[in-house]
Amino acid sequence: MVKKIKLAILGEEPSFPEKIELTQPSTPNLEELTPALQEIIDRRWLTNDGKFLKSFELDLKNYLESSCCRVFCNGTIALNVASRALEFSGEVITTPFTFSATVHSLSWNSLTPVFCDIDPETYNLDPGKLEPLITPKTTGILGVHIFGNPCEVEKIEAIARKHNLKVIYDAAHSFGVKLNGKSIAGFGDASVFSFHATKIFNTLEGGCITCSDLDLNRMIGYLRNFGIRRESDIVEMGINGKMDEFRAAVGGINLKRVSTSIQKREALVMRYKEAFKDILGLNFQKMTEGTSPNYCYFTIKISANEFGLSRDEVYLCMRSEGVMVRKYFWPLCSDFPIYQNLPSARREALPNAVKVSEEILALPLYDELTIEDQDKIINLVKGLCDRSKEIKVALKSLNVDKLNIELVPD
Ligand code: T4K
Repeated sequence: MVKKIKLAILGEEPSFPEKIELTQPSTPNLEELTPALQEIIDRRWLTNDGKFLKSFELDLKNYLESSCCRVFCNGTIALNVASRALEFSGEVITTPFTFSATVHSLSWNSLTPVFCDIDPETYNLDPGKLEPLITPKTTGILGVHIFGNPCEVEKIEAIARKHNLKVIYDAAHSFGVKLNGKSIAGFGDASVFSFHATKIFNTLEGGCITCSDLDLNRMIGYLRNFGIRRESDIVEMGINGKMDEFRAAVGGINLKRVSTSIQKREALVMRYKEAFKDILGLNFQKMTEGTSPNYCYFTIKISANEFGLSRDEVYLCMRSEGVMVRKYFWPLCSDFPIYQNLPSARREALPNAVKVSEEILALPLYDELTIEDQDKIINLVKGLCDRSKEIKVALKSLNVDKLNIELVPD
């Protein structure tokens, strides 16, 4: 007889008394970083287009195979600047299944987000549902390559051309991804990346905008630096989106490790997929054909009827084991109190997004995740189905709201 797995939710020992994070940042090698920091200190040039920023920007441009690249202090400010540089106005169509920053960047520019439903398998904007949302006020489309999965760029851009709309891709998750051999940075009018600590490539905080239009790139440069063209010539209502020298130095060093990170993560993702491939009710994101992925996240979509437990029940079980799984991305942006009254936010109009956000669960994935820990996580997920009846009884008798609050960090 197969031995049942011990479960903390049933009062047994947790698998990870020292919790295991969803992700852990790659950190720069101190031997390389220390001389760079020393040089910055000696030069007394800490920010504002310094030597390290310039060299990092050049390295990025080459890595991302983009003719123009401007580095920012974070991805959110970069998104804000991209919308403004492309002169978005009125309404912009976007996805509700994303991190809040995508949609907030539109509102911060006094634009109205118009939510479009997603494809139930790729989790990206469904191009087939875009056109009915276009009105005389629509000026752009803000697509997100969610979890590094490229949008259907050809279809989206054909629609944009037909209706004279601009396209920005939120490529926060897509650093290093290629589509049919072409860098993901090369699609749309502009692409925006995040270099946050939780990303496959990080500068602690940071981001960039890539584009191919030199005039647009110049405008992005003004907007990043208070709108300053020359000392006495302030041409735009800019913001401070600059990255400092310390972070640029971290970026230059971490960039050398991205391909190793991708390889390590690929091996881990393959192990997850192999382990879960025959488990009823566990589904994987369908990658767009022609994608060379970066394996930035690993998610499972849990069908409660088949698996025996819902996503929320699995979440509670895993959290009580000390595994810091995340419901990326729930709630949907269209369900946030600030957006839920928009006409496009009606849940009936977004059935796929609603379903995916209620079934999705991100599992731990990072370069240094050990095989032993991954095996423990895999065995836990598999072990949950064997004990689903006991778990349901236990959860009924627990105050789940209280448990949920205790398991979610402040
Ligand atoms: N567009 C999209 C589609 C995005 O996903 C994001 C950001 C943006 C735009 C905006 O880009 P940025 O302005 O951030 O550059 C995190 C990140 O803060 C955020 O960057 C990211 N997306 C989002 C998906 O995730 P939280 O609040 O979920 O992160 P947190 O603090 O809960 O950390 C996640 C896990 O990482 C935990 O297990 C803890 C671990 N962790 C985190 C940090 C910061 C570490 O181990 N070490 C660390 O230093 O938002």
